[in-house]
Amino acid sequence: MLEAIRHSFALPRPFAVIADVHGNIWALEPVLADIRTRGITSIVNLGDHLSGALDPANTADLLMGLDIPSIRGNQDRDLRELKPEHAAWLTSLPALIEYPDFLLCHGTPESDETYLLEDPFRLRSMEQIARLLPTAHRLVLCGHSHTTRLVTLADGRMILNPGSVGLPAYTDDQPVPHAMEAGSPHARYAIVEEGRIEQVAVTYNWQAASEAARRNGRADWAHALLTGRALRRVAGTD
Ligand SMILES: [Mn+2]
Repeated sequence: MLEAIRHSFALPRPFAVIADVHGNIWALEPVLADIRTRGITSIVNLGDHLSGALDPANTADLLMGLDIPSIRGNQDRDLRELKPEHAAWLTSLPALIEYPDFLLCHGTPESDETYLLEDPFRLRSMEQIARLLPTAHRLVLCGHSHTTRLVTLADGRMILNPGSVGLPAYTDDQPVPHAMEAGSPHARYAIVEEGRIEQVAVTYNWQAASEAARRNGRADWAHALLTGRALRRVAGTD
């Protein structure tokens, strides 16, 4: 396992789960407002906070001010163009956080660069997922694939990926060339209550976020933010 912070207290429910914000303050602010409107005061954050073509500095200031349990994502090792206090915050975050009944990990407990639930073209089998999760937690919260999922294993354990707050589609060449596409531009997050999990899609000003990406020279991000689809088709996925 990656290094973990272990808490012996349970996180009171309900709590909200956010992940893969990727510097998208245009999406993050309305997601936080949506959470507040529901009277939910507890939030956990699964990493990949700032990287990409949008607004890392203002996103960092907002997230640091929230002071919520947060883990580091693989892209949080990419510290370009950050103020020293933002870089220091990222490097201070643990890779994993454990509570008695649930675990926060960005990818898998062993690697923040491996998708827990996707292979990456389809949902992994129960056996594959169980092999990647040699832990007993009843609920595992993961991000990284930007794909909203709730998966149950044969032994009753559940894995929740809330989807991405800030980037609904992308292409990646690792481990093989592939595209991840939510199919809509909404900002995604999830709410965990006792006996109930809600997956939420929030409308926000994605035109503004897309324009910012375009100004920063990232046509791929601009297209993804506006459509929830990847600009480049990837061989093998058609
Ligand atoms: Mn990631």
